[in-house]
Amino acid sequence: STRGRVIKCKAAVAWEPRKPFAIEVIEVAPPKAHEVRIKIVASGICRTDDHVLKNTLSVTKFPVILGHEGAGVIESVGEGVVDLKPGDKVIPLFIPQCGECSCCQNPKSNFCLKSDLEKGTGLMSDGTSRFTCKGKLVYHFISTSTFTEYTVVDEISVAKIDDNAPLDKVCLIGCGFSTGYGSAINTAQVEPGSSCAVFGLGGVGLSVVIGCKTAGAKRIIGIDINADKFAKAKELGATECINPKDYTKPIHEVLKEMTDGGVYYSFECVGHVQTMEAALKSCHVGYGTCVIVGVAPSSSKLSFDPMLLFTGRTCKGSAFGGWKSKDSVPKLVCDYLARKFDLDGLVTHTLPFDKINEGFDLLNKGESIRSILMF
Ligand code: CND
Ligand code: ZN
Ligand code: ZN
Repeated sequence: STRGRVIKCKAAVAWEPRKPFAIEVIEVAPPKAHEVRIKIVASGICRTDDHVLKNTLSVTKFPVILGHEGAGVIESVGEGVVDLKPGDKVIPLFIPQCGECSCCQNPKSNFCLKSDLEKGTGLMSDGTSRFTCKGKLVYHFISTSTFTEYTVVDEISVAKIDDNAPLDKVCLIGCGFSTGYGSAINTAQVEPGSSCAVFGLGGVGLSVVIGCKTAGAKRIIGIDINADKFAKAKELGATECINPKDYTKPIHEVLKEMTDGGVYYSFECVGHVQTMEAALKSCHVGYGTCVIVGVAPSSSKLSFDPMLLFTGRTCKGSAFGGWKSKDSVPKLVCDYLARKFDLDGLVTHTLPFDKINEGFDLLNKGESIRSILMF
């Protein structure tokens, strides 16, 4: 067995920003106390990984192993780990759930102060990395790092899931699906009969569409500058789709006319401040709620007329769809197995792990929704 020993395996290392990934042999140290080592089986490619690669998020250090939408099997556990054992199927959690911090203790929050999302240390909680390559330290990414055959995560950053779960599908519960679906169900709390506008119809936005439909929304308007995304959006529940490029007037004015003054709920799933402002302006003057799901570049600032909120609009953010991660991910996997929602519609490509650069090209060309890398 490999327990207690360093594992040599393949990983996609991002040595520096704006360069393709290099498939390298890396060393993965054994898990320390309260950590687990996971053999990754499948990992989706999310736009956030690409933001980091393009260096628009200042919180990441290079070289780094990216990926935060994976699923795998526990290889070994460190001292003191009681709820996980070798062979368990798991999903790494990019927002941990320590259960003890002020966020974890508050039922209204799903954030965790142990998260590395804001701090961006790229290290385990003891301040060290478990990855090395060619004698150099390689950083972790938001307590997950799934673009590697083996990864190490803290026990608060991993959820045990059902043994029957197909890992090549449920990996999407690690980010894209849960983020979008939960933004509609938990964060906005979309009601039956309401109207919704979803900006950006990638894996996250389409999952918002699924959530709005599940919640019983009457109108679900998809907005994207790539009309190739419309067919799938309609298949998954969008009642109509519009392309801002087809109009001379601003898109929020188009939406206001379509919906008699604005939608109940708008969702920004692109990651641009311009679409964030448009989403806020698109929701109803007196009772609309705008949910910001997209991740904008670190240096950007959102600025808008405060009168937009004065009249009664709400603007809120949603990370990981508002789900308390360790509690909710196993339940979401059970709901998937019980066919309460479908993930297959989100998967457009399946690629062997070493074709990761092809997967990012497909995303950047606007051809894929989710590419699943298989290890
Ligand atoms: P993806 O790139 O697949 O989708 C974005 C879509 O937006 C594409 O279909 C684009 O064509 C479309 N688009 C681009 N510009 C515009 C525009 N001006 N108007 C309308 N549509 C446009 O990305 P994804 O679905 O993987 O991720 C979407 C965002 O969500 C992205 O910013 C990502 O970083 C973020 C995110 C957030 C969270 C969270 O927890 N909140 C988790 N993961 C990803
Ligand atoms: Zn993501
Ligand atoms: Zn916590």
